[in-house]
Amino acid sequence: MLVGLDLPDLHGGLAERLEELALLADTAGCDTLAAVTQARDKPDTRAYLGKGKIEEVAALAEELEATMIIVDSELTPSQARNLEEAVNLRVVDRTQLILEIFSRRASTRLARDQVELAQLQYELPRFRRMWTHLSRIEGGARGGGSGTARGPGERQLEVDRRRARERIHRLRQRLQESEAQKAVANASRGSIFTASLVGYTNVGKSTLMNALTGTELLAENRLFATLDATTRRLTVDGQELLLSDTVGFIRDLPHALVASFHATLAEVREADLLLHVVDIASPELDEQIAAVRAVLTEIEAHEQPTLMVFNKLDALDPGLDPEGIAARHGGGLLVSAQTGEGLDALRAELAGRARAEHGPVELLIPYSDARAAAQAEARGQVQSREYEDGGVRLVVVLPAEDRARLADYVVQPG
Ligand SMILES: Nc1nc2c(ncn2[C@@H]2O[C@H](COP(=O)(O)OP(=O)(O)OP(=O)(O)O)[C@@H](O)[C@H]2O)c(=O)[nH]1
Ligand SMILES: [Mg+2]
Repeated sequence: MLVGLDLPDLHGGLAERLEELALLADTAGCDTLAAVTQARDKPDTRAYLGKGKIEEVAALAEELEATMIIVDSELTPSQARNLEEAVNLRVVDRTQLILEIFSRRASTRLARDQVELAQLQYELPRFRRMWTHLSRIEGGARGGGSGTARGPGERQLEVDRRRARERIHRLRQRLQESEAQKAVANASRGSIFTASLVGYTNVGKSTLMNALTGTELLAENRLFATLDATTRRLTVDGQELLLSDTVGFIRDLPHALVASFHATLAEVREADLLLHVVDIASPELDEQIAAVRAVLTEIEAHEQPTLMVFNKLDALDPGLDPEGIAARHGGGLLVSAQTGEGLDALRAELAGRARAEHGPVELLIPYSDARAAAQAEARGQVQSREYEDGGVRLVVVLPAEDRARLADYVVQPG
């Protein structure tokens, strides 16, 4: 059973949120029997719901034979415990549900480590369920089971807590190592222009990636189909660039997840261009754009150059004006990853931007600045070199940071 509160500061309408929650529940393998809602100024501090509502939920749950309550917010550890005791059913909050989906879908070691770290951090203060969680990791068995019914003794709890802290420490170390390795790999990409697909979950990022690069990444009508970052080389109009696809965002994405996906999201932070993909046909377009921008801010990628890509043009109601919708959101390209419409324009735009930022530049470096000349030679790919009276004239492809440092010597074309 789903439970949602209509609160004044909610992100999005309650009906749409519950629809999304049901989709999340479905992705996690649950069948939704009913949704109970209530308008409140704020959640009950003790048990999230008031006494009357708890009775209603408990009675309905019994009638429908529900086995779990899923709450559309993040619960404090004590709210979760009190609500669980009051309804005598397992209570899962939205964050735990998302974490559970991530943990089931994670397929690479990096993704698994990141999800496990987020889960442990979230579960640690919720010690009652700690025990089930750890036993699941170690036994490899599916979770489930009531956290309250199998409450372990205090001593066991202390042991579990200590083991969890040790595990968190290990995971953090491992993730730091992965990030360091990734940084080395990224640096060796040198001066290739990199664009990164970002956007709400299920808007068609992977489909677009497949259409542009001819890859066959998993794309399906589910939330969080992609959990990793995949990068592919793409050549358009003779211009090489890298395109990467990564995990989709959702409103109120758990902070623990955002923090532990630091390594995966490095692609986004370091991209030369973000392609913010949206589903133009979604009735929740505004809300989804706002949610994506909030996550980008959280990972400090909100100041990256961004191009809006309005996808699923084919699915838009023919009575609606796509240009108008795009214009209302700052403009961008209209495409359909499914039919291929607009993809040539997107390719041309990418090639143009890559060329402008990563094409060769012409430098005239005076002999007095031997260091600058050495830097250009060492860090760039020199295409031509001529020694003139005024200095050495180089045509060179340079990494962005060197281009900035050598900006004084760039010969303006024309
Ligand atoms: N009608 C239509 N459907 C599309 C289009 N692009 C993608 N889809 C469908 O949208 C669904 C989600 O596509 P994905 O490519 O998996 O979306 P994603 O953004 O990568 O999703 P996550 O990885 O879950 O964040 C799939 O069922 C696609 O077939 C499009 O242009 N038009
Ligand atoms: Mg995807």
